[in-house]
Amino acid sequence: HFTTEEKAAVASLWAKVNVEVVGGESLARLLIVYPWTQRFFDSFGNLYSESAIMGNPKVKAHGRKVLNSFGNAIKHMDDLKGTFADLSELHCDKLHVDPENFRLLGNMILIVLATHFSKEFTPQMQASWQKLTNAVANALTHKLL
Ligand code: ZNH
Repeated sequence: HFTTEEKAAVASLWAKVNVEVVGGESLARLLIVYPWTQRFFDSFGNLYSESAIMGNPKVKAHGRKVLNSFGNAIKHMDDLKGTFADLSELHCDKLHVDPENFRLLGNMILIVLATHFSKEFTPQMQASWQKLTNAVANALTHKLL
């Protein structure tokens, strides 16, 4: 469970996040750093190089979708399992995404936030966000268990 301070920390940074930029960069980094994750995105076209991935409009659009879904999580931090029930079913039953990948993407989001917010992304801030990305990954895995 999240403390009032953790919720406030997450919300204060979230208010400044550009979902298109941070979402796109996080998904792009996932695809570059862990190339095996590319197999889920066959329909996205050219993913052959770092610049192709970074500039791919479908990567950007999907990254925004995923990060908006995180935004929804921030509104429902006391009921992440309920909030992600349908998405958990989609990812586990239909898309067959290995849950380890949820963790990897969560870590990419943290890294991108760190690069964008620099000093504002204090260890305390990181701890709150890390707790959220872990909780979202668990909620997405829920249907598998
Ligand atoms: Zn995911 C989809 C979210 C992770 C893969 N996703 C999706 C969506 C959303 C999401 C919201 C949309 C749905 C509809 O449309 O209905 N994800 C999410 C989140 C996360 C994720 C929040 C975190 C963690 N995913 C992920 C990963 C992967 C994925 C990691 C791999 C690797 N997804 C996916 C796919 C899809 C999705 C493949 C489908 C796409 C299309 O469009 O086709």
